[in-house]
Amino acid sequence: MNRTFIAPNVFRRSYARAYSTALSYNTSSPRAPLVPGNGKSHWKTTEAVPLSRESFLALLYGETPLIKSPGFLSPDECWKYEKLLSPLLEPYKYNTGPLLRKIGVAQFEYQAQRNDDFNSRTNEQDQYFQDASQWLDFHSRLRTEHGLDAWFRVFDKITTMFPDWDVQVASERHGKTYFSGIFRALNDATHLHVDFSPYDSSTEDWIINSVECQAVFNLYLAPVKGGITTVHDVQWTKEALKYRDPESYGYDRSIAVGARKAYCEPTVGALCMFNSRNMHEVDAVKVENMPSLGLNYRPRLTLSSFMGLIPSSRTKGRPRLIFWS
Ligand SMILES: O=C(O)CCC(=O)C(=O)O
Ligand SMILES: [Fe+2]
Repeated sequence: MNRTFIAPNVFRRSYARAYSTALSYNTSSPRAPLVPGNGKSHWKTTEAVPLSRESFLALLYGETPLIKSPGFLSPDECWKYEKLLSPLLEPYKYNTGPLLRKIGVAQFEYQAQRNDDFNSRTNEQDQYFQDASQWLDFHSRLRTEHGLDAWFRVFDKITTMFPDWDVQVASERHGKTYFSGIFRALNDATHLHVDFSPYDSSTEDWIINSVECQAVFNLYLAPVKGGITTVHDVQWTKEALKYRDPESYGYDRSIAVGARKAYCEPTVGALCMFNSRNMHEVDAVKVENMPSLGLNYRPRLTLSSFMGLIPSSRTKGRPRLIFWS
């Protein structure tokens, strides 16, 4: 099917303003930025590369599609996460696609996803910060009560790579803090989609709208069969809205036909990152009975967070890398 979708009304209203602001940032981050989302390919490879300061910058600026650190956690450590957390997964509070399960809070659950949602916003933002506030000590407790510190290990690794940046969990000026480090199980596939806050959250003023680049880390915690992630060499621009499904967060497949692809297998213990402004999708997982977890399927458990770069032209100080889920 080659269907062209109608752009949501929001573009004609608030997004036009947000987008022109986003493009006016004159970042002084360590390399001259490519024009974000100018529709051209900048990938120099389709293979995964190791994590380093250079590769992380290349990921943010769209020059490399995928970072992979195999063995970031051992299979034994991953199994501890599965035993403790997989039985506790719950469905997303709001989701317009195949079932997504989680522990923690996803800002996505409070976003306008369907076309109609953009015109019927109420208190979603307040609700998000209220719900997120219940989870802010979650990773500290996992560490002290269970010795499970993977979120800190990822955060510390990035912080150490960028001593010249402020690396922080995202928070609003008035002190409201986002939640970073959701555990997710995306077993039933996702729509083809992007995660790019300057558009996704343009319904209200959120600090995450001021990121110039957005990437995601996924730490794969379960050895599932299937569940491969495909990243397409197509970055979101306002033109992509023509392909947006009015009933969900998804985009029509025709937008990625002919584009180069990078594939990420959910290898247990691997830490993977990609630029979430690129169109991407997750395949369904083969169902496997798991009596040892008391479940009739094996959740594709990951620990995940977005990471967005706010340039110094905007912070009026050092570049700021913010984390949120
Ligand atoms: O779990 C994955 O491999 C990717 C899921 C996804 O859509 C994302 O991290 O933005
Ligand atoms: Fe995504």
